[in-house]
Amino acid sequence: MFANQNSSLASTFDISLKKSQSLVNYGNDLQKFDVSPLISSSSSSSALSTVPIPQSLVGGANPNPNPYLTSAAVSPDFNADGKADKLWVNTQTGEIIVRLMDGTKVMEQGSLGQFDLASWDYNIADFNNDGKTDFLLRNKTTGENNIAIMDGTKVASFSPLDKVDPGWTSSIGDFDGDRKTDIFWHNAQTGENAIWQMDGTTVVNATVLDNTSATLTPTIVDFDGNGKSDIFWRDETTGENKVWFMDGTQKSEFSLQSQDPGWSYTLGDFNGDLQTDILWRNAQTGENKIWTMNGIIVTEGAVSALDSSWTSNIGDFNGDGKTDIFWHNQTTGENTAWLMDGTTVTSEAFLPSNDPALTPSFGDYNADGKTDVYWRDQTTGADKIWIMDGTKATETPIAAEEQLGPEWYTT
Ligand SMILES: [Ca+2]
Ligand SMILES: [Ca+2]
Ligand SMILES: [Ca+2]
Ligand SMILES: [Ca+2]
Repeated sequence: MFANQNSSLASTFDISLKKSQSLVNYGNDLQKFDVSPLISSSSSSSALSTVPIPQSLVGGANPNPNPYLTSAAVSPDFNADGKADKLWVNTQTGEIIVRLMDGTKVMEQGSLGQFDLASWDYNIADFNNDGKTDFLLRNKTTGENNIAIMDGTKVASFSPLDKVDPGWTSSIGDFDGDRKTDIFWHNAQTGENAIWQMDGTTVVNATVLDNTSATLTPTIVDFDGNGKSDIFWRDETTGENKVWFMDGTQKSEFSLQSQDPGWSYTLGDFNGDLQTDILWRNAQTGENKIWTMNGIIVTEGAVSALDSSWTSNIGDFNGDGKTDIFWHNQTTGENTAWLMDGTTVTSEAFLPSNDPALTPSFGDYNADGKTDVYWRDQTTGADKIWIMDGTKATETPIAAEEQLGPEWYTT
């Protein structure tokens, strides 16, 4: 199956190289990295972003009631079947591949080509709101930016955007609530900020926002749950926190309570009201607490402490739309999951332990609305998946012929 897939991709790429040279003048860029696999040969692809999206596709194929965890802009799903897919990067060759998942099986895989990983970075996104994950590819050295609109394992279209100086970092959000990904730009050296409101691969508005103190770090959230992204600002030195509520490029700024620099945070939606919440963790003391947000109204609740060998990840393991917390002990290999209802832990799972060397990543691979756990064995490649059902985990190994060697990394 893979052999067929690869050979059809290979012939696609041969055609696409010729096409790309006539469609877009890349100049010297072609010498810097092999861009040809990123351009699809599909003749209809260039029109893709302007085709109205059928209403039936909006909302996605995953039954989880909370799009926060399953949106294709947040969790990779390249074919819009509601099943999370896997992205892999080969740290030796720079190749990036996409694997479409069906539960614990790999349905199909395709290559995006090879990249100089020291320069190229990516964000996942959904620029055209077709429920299929896309990429913003950015070269941190040259400032080049490209959008790859994905259709399964194929690149439906590949569009260069304007360059942005290397000092700037991109984040994705949806600031006007049209469900098409926009780009937030922040310059950590100067504190400058800007938003590109996007319609597919077109920059509709490029707007410079107010400068912030260069010590503030932005994170994209939606604290008021209106479907328009907001910006959470934290100063890791002073502990200062504030928020910009966004409506397109209009902002309203509010201060939030400071949390001293010992606290780090993970975002979730623990009460399922579609307003981003915050899990605060103090790695020194092991303390944990949750802020459920309602605009700027913060409800704080302490939850149990866990020592610094535990790391937190979020998912929704019982599929009720309320984000749960998965704890992995990097020293002992122990695991537990907390099923959450706001700031209350409604049940605690005693999950199997496994080799502490294994690294978990998260997605709903079988589209039952419940987040599953992918365990990567970086040494042997003998990965396994835990299909989750609340506090129960059913383990299935990745088939031997689908295992990837130690040079491959996944997120
Ligand atoms: Ca999928
Ligand atoms: Ca898309
Ligand atoms: Ca849940
Ligand atoms: Ca699942």
